[in-house]
Formats: sequence, C-alpha cells, structure tokens
Amino acid sequence: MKKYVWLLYSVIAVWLFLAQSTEAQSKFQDVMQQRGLSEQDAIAALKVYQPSGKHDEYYVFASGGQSGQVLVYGVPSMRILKYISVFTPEPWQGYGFDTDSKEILREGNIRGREINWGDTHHPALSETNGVYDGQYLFINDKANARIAVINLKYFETSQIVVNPLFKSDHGGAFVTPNTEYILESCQYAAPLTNDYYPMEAYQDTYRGGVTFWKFNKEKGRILPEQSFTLELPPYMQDLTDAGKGISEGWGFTNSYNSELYTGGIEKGLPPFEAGCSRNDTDYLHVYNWKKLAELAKDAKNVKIINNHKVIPIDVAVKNNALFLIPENKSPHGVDVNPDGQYIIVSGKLDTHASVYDFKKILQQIDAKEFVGKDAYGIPILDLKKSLHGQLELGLGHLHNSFGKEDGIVYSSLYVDSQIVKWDYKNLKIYDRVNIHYNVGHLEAMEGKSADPQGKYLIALNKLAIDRFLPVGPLHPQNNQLIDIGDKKMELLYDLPIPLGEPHQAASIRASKIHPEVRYPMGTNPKTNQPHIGKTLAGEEHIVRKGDHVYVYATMVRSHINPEHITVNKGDKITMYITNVERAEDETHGFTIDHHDIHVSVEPGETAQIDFVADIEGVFPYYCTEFCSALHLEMMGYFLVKDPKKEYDWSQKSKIKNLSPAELQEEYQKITANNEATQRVVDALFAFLKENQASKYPTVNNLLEDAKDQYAKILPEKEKAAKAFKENNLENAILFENMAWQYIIKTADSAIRAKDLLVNTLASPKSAAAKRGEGAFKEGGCSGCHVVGRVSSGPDVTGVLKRHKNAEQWVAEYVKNPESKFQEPYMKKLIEFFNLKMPNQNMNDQEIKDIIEYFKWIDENADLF
Ligand code: K7E
Ligand code: CUA
Repeated sequence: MKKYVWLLYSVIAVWLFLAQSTEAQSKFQDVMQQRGLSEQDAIAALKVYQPSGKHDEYYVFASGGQSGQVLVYGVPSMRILKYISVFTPEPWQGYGFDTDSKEILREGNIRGREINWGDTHHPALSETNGVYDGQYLFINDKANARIAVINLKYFETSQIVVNPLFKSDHGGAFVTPNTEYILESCQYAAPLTNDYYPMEAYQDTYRGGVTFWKFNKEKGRILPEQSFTLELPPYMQDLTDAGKGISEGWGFTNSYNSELYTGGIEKGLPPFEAGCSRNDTDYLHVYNWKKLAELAKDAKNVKIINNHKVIPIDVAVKNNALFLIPENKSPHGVDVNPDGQYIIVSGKLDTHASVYDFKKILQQIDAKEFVGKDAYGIPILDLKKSLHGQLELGLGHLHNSFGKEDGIVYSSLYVDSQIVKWDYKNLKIYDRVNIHYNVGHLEAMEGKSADPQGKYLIALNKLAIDRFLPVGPLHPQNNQLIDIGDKKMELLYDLPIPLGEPHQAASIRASKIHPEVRYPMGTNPKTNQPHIGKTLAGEEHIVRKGDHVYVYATMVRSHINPEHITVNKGDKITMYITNVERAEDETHGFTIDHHDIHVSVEPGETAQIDFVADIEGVFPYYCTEFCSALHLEMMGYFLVKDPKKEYDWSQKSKIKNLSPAELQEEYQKITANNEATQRVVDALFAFLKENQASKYPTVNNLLEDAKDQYAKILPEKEKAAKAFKENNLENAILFENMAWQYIIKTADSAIRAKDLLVNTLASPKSAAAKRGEGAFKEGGCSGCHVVGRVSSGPDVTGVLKRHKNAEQWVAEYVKNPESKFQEPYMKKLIEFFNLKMPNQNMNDQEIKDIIEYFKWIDENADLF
C-alpha cells in the first residue's frame, strides 16, 4: 500500500515537472519566434548572456586604435567596462584636465611639442614566468613611438615614455617572461638622430631597431636610464615577440623591406607597395637580449644618441647576439608558442604559415653555420634548416593566438575573412569559421602567454559593413566573439566599437585581477603617493601667497568645502580637492563653469588643478557626478573681482523672516525628528554588532562607511547646540538639518550593510523561495509589507503561523483578497491600517513560490 502511494506521488511529481518545463519551453519558443531567432541563435545567446549582477570570466584589454585609449570589456558577455585614457585627454575621468594627469600626458611631449593623440596597437600584460600576473598593462603608440604603463590596481595610466630614436613603432609592446624588459621595435626606418638626410642616403643613414625598456615591477615604472636600443638595418621592422621557455632570453622581429626600397611615386617611380614586395624573402631578426643587456652596461659597447644607449649592429654581430633568417616575403605577425620552441611567422602576402624551430636555429648559431651575410654584416641562417615546416592556410594570414591543447593555434586570414584552427606541430588544419569582415588580430583567452586557456576567441575585425544599424559613412569596428570550447568553432556575438580601430587584445582570467575600490586617503593616483595637497575634513582652507591663491578643498556627500572662493582677476589658482569618502563608488566630479576644468575625484583621491583667474565674473562650481539625493546642492561660487574696479551694490530686496515663535517650533520639530531617526540608526548598529558584521569584508566596507558618516553627526549637533545657546535659532536649525543629512546617510549605508549581512547569515534560499522573493518584490507586495517590521501593512514574518491551515489560507487570500475581508481578524487589520490588500493578480506558481519565500523568512526570523 505504502509503495503504491509513493509511486503515485512520483507520477504526480514528474507530471508537474513536465507541465512546468513544457510551459517554460513554449514561452522560450514564443520568444524565439517573436524575435526571429533560430535555435542556433538562442544557444549563442545563452552562451553569452550574463544575468544582472553576475560577473564575466575574463577581462579583455583591446587597443583603442586612433582614440589613443585602451578598451576594457568582459567575456563572454562582451559588455564594455571602461575606456582607459592613455595618449589622449578623456574628460569624464579628468584625464588631461587636472594637473597630475596632464603631467603624465605631457611626459609624451616630443621635442617640446604637445602630442594629444596616439595610435594604440598592441596591449601586453605583465608576466611572471611567462604567465600573466595581472599587475600591469603596456601599450604602444605606433604614430609617435611611445609606450605607456597602466597600473591595473587602479586601471589608470601611470607613465608614458617617448622613444628617443624612432619616429614610429609597430612591434610594441611585448614583454619578456618576467617583465624585465618591454620590447618596442621600430616600423618606418628613419635617421635615429633628429637630423635631416635625403632619401638617397637611406641605406647609409636611415635605421630601424628594437628598444628594450627596463621595467621595475615594484615601482611600476619604466626606467629610461637603464634602457637601451639595438640598432638594425632599415628593413622596416614589423612585429616582435619575446622568447620563453627554451627560447627565453631571445627576441624575434620580422620585417618587410629587404629590398631597402624608398618609394617615390610622385617622381614616376614604382610605389612602396611594389618595391617592398619584390624579393621572395624578407628577414626575421633573431637576437639575444640577455647578452645585449650585458653589453649595454659597458660604455665601450654603446654609442649615445639623444641621451640614450644604442648598441651598433657591428657590436651585436661581433658578440654573437644578432642573426637573420629569411622568411617568406612581407610577413606580418610573429608569435612564440607557449613552451618557446616554435615561432610562427604569418604569411600575409604568402598563403603559407612558417613554423620555425628554435632548437634548429640554436644549432646553426652554435655551429656558426651561416649561408652568408647581409649588406650590414649580419650573419644569415638557412631558411630550410631553421624551419619545422610550412602549411598553406589561406590568403592574408596576419596573426596567431594559441589554444589550450598542445599544438593548437588559431590564425587570422585577412583576405579570406576567416579564423583557422590548426596544429603547428603536425601541420594539419582542423577547422575554419567565417567572420565579418577582414580580421586583423585575434585573441584566444590568454593565447599569447605560456598558459593559454582556450574557451573563447575574439576576432578583431577591420570592417563591419552591414553588421549593424547604419550610422553614416564611418562604420563602427567589430569585435566578434567565437566559442572555441568545442571541436567546431562557433560565432557567438558581435560587439560594435565606436572608438577607433582595435588592433590587438590581451585577455586574462578575471580571478587574476585585483583592483582597489578606493585610494588611501589623500592619494595622488598618478604617483600612488600621498598628494602634497591632501586635505582632510576640517582642514579646508584658502591661503594667498602674493598673487597665488591655494585652495585646500574637500568633497563629501553632499557638499564642497569651501563654498565661496573670491579672488582677484589675474591671480594664479591652485586647487587641491580631496574626496574624503570611504564608500565604494562614491566618486565626485568637479568643474568651474567657463574654465575648461574637469576632474574626477574617486574616494580617497586628491586631485589638483592649476589655472589663472583671467576673466572677471561669478562662476558657479559644482559636483558633476549624481552622487546623492542632494547632489544638485553640491556646489559653490568662484568669484573673480577686478581689484582696479569699484563695485556699487546695496541691499534692496525685502524677504520676510520667520518669527521667533515659528523658529522655535521648527527647531523643536527637527530635533525631535533627529532623535527618532537616530534611534533607528542605533538599532541598526546594535544588530550589526551583535551579528559580527565586521567579519564579512563587503559588509564591513558598508559598515565603515556608515561609521564614517555617523562620526560627522555629533560635531554638527554641537554646532547646533552652540548656536542655540547664542540664541541664533536660524543657524541652530541649519546645523540640526546638517546633522539630519548625516543621520540619513548613516542609515542608508547601515541598512545596506544589514541587508547584505542578513543574506550572508540566513540559510540558503531554495530556487522556489528565490523566485518567490522576486515575485514578492516585483509583484508590488513590498510596497506595503516590510520583512521584520510593521509598515503600511503588517509584517509578513510569522504569517504562516498566524492562521489555521496557513499555507492554504495565504494562497486563497493572495489569489482573492476580498474572500477574506469578512473574517473578524481581517476586519480588525483593515481598520488598523486603514487599507485593504489589493488583488495583485498573482498566478498559482507565483503564489506557491511566495509561500516558500515566507517559509524561508520564518526560518530566519531572528535575523530581521
Ligand atoms: Cu596586424 Cu598593428 Cu598588430 Cu593591426 S597590426 S592588424
Ligand atoms: Cu558629489 Cu554630486
């Protein structure tokens, strides 16, 4: 008999489950149909979709091309997270608008000239043992031969260095396996000095090279004094990669003008494109950077050009540190595989990919087995003897990114608009996928490190054509996400980028990146040191030294201190602004109207602005981030008067003031209100303390913020009491009002802390209870019912204990409230709250879920 009942239960359960899943399925199908999605589309959508609040698995740092920035987005969702301004001003972040970031931008001046744009190409992440360590990002500016350092603790640019020799670079930034050096190779050959030489002098006086920028990881800075350059022939060096594993200590740079062609289309000569691709082969440069670094330490091995050490070609050759290997004509990417044995050179104009074997290269070097020398005396190795093999991939092979499995690499075909998956050890093609259109770089997750992750791949495409809504002749760029987790590659998603042409992207597991959420109080984020203008709450002041006015200001929800700054026309102004918030994401912005000033001040940051007060008038200043309900009140006045002028002004307006009795009444009202609110706050603190909130880091952050705000209440109350004693009721009210602001801000953070803590401590919610909570909140129930408290409706805690057959009762009541209004208990409630619960039209499933949610509440009743 028992068995029979059990079976019946099971049948019902399965039937219910099926009924539910078919309901969901038909909804799913409806949406697909309405939106015209195929099954494949729907699967792709499921693979990329991130529910609100859920974080991505990978960070991608893509170059922002001509915007001079770096773009940060998440994978697989492809949601854009940030633009890091690098070589170009960016007003939101105040980059290039405040004094400190201007200093960084101006490090990038060239021969005294301000350069305000950059052409970013290749981002590179810092490495430890060839594996990404998540500390720094480097990127080059091809147009002006510059390298920038971005500190990933803050996602801010912290340094720019200008190459003292090159006019343009392409093969940067590439790092050595422990980030000892950042490699930057020249692109267009030119004299290394700043002098003029005619084109006829190309072979003799124009040069290329590779610069090795010494990086200090502790300081997070490039050290130019310890950096050096290897001089190279004017072969138009292109891309570069550093060796790792067995090739650690070596570097590889290809080139595309072994012809030494110099163009001259306007003189009737064949153009560059014809002259530079005449020979069948160009040169892969192979050099030993460890040896070169040793050589650079001795003054007799280097010549100094523009204050920078240069190792001449002949010195490198004499010391067995520089070699050439022929490569198929005009190649593009050069990529070292994860263990460092193989070097893949992309064919570009040739349909073949060439796989070089470092062991074979080293054997020839060790045996001094060369096939000849080039015109500059550099020994040349035999192409065939250096190759592991070649494989025909297709047209326009540009770049490579390695997969997780041994021997797997993904390559981009620019002309064929394809990604090819192949095996560089066994020289076999596995798969191809079409992309849209004309792909340049590609990035499989961590695909250039010694520890590739596979899973997803980004195709950074040059053209978008018909992929998006048209926006005029200039189309967005298109980054496409491809699933490479299975045998067959599958295109998942398009991310349009309305910014600049992204060349390369570098990706990293999110678990490796640990950004700060605030600065230590008073930090200059550009140096990560305490700022000379650090100002704490209570230290705000204005000082004048001659015609230079220094303002020490603070910003905190919701005021700027000081609120009046009066200066003379012609004064020099230095303003230090410290955001004294400790709360996460409480950024304030600052501007003074008509002065081309904007700063973004993150919690704990001190920002500096310098300008001349050169126009007379009254200029409001204000906070530019909507930081609190009183954000619009976060303002002040910058007043500039002409000391030579007389200003005529007298009070004419008459505004009625409050009577003493009215003031008294207002004062009492606000103090009573403050006391009541403060009691709520105290209860919140007691709860947080009792439940050891400080043990949980995220809860504790909020608690700290609440305490911060709380500490500001008493001083305001004291000021109010003093004003009251002095019979200045007007000010007493204002100070009480200020105290109220802080009480509310305290409550705001403390309530969020409590909510978070309750969710942390409570027993986990079942799926049904979770759905129920959603239905409760979205269905409008929470408008009247607050958990743990009587508000405009009764507390729902314990509702399942208040009635007989409570679950059924609650279900019937929610379904049809009116059916219960006549019950005596309900009559009383309706009378008490002066409110009848409306019918929220919940369906049976929602009601069931809500009851599960109520059960969860009762289980955790002591937490509310
Ligand atoms: Cu091929 Cu500048 Cu790396 Cu563009 S480069 S694609
Ligand atoms: Cu601070 Cu708005």
